[in-house]
Amino acid sequence: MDKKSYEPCATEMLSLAKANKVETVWDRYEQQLPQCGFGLLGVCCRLCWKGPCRVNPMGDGPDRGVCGADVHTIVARNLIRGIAAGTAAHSDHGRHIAKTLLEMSEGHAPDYVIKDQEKIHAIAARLNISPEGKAHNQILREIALATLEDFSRQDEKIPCTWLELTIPAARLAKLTALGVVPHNIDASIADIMARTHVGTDADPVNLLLAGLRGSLADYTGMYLATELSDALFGTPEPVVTSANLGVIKANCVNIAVNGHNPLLSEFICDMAAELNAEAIEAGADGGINVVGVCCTGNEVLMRRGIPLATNYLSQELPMLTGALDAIVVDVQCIMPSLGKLSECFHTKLITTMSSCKIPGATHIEFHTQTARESSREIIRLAIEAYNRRDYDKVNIPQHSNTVIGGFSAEAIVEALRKLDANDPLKPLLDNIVNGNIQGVALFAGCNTPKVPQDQAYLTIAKELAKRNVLLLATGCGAGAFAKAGMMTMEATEEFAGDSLKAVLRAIGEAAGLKGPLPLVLHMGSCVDNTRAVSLAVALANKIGVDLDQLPVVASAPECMSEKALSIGTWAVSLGFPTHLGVIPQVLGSSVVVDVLTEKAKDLTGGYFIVETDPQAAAQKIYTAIQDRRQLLGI
Ligand code: SF4
Ligand code: WCC
Ligand code: FE2
Repeated sequence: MDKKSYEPCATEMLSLAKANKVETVWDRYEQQLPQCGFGLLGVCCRLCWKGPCRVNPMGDGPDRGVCGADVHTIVARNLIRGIAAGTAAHSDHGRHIAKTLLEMSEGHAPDYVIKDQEKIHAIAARLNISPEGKAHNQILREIALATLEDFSRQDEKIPCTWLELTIPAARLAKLTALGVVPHNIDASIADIMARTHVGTDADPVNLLLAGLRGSLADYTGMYLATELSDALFGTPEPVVTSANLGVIKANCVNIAVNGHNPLLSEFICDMAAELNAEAIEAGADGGINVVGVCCTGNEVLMRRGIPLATNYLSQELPMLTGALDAIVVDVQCIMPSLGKLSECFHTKLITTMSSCKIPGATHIEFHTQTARESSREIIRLAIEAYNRRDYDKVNIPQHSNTVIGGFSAEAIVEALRKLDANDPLKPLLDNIVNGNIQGVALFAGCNTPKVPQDQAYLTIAKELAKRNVLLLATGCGAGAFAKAGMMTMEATEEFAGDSLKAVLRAIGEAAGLKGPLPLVLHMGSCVDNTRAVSLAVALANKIGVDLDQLPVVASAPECMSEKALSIGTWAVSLGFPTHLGVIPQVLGSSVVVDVLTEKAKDLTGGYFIVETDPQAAAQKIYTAIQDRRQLLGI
């Protein structure tokens, strides 16, 4: 690999790391090479202590594990356990938000307020909760309880509410016929764990169907997490900010927020403003500067315009600037290496959740009851750390790009409303039908040192933009585009095909942006992928088709996490062609591969496209869009 990362500051920072003998994720990846071929194919089973067993799919060696499980059973079991973990991660985040709403309604989370009343009313209406004659807290309570029922319902015939109410009727009917509609998020996770216990489900197709159900539980947990977070902290609106390590400021107390859950980071931002004078008093004349990393970064970027330092893979680099005074983490996608790394710098690593402690970190346990108090304590620790900053180690790359973010589905509809006040989706739909916009691609997923960081995102996006595909992004994909300056009007001018450019200009100018919409629309963190679905569902419902008929595709060019796996699987369950740019650990089973890439087409309409070469991937994604257009007759 000639270049490790396409992040604009990475090359500089990685040579600095090398010079100072600081180890990064790329070094550790190299130390792991060559990685185990059995693991890469998904054919190693460690489910019981008669194993580990491994089957060589080339027919060389035993063809079954000690218990008699064959390669298809083993691969399918491993795969759906990953889906269960991804679902657990997302939905636990959702549960945390829903429980906060319940606590608020009972007066037990005094620091929280509902910032978006309109959204709370929209949610109540969606959940068939009548506000008539009810106090505000009563409405919150009913919303929280109705939502939490998706984690507790025992009647298997009743679908999860947040799934049932957010997908087209035809899709629900299709999924019901397949028997993959979850009635309870936690039960779907438990079901996967139970059926993959030694000596239970051995049928790969039956196992994969349980995986589809688990993935739809993941969708449910994500959907409710985003909706309730918007109600609590505000539905994102277009906002201008910046990205790259240059957002770290030498004259400020710099605090990075990393992880996923906005419950704490929102207060860190508030408290940073409140305690700004203390930072100035400590000598930081710029005051407190909060920057984002990974998806907590995306959350506060979307709602507050907090600048983004970087995305997942390069989360070690902000500390290398020597000017990061604290990094506050919550849950998910936080590298354990930050603990050891923080020993080499003055940076205070602060863990905050009981489920995520890291050796080497200071733990300040966050509770919703005392959100402000914990935030205050954290900020004061950062100011203290600032006083210990070693100026010989300060080296901040002077590079940052503009980012226009904040494109919730509501914000996109609002922009379209400027073109057609009565029927805002019409202009978008008309332009898809007439081909000015060929289709829509959602970029999601992670980074991995297996491929040059961000490169595949940028290559595929530029190829598709040229061919007039509308681009959306979330999670670390959004981070990649933010850092590369692709979420700007200039990028639209430079990379969009003529007809796409004209549409983005018309919308942007009507919305008062004095220029086109950015080339890639930032829709939020990875839990917010459902925002893109809500837009697709609105389009599908408007023309009366199911989701598998729309020219809408998903792409995860650099995926690595179990969450990305569960997201990719629900994208397929919902009917979308879904590209993976990293080979999933399933190739050992021809049955599993066939179901995921071919048979799924008959079952759900969606399917996985696995293509590691970015140019070829762009072509395949574009072809999938053209296939859909042809079937629709447009
Ligand atoms: Fe081996 Fe079967 Fe145990 Fe897996 S479950 S480790 S294949 S004996
Ligand atoms: Ni979502 Fe992937 Fe980023 Fe983590 S934050 S690294 S799952 S895309
Ligand atoms: Fe994320």
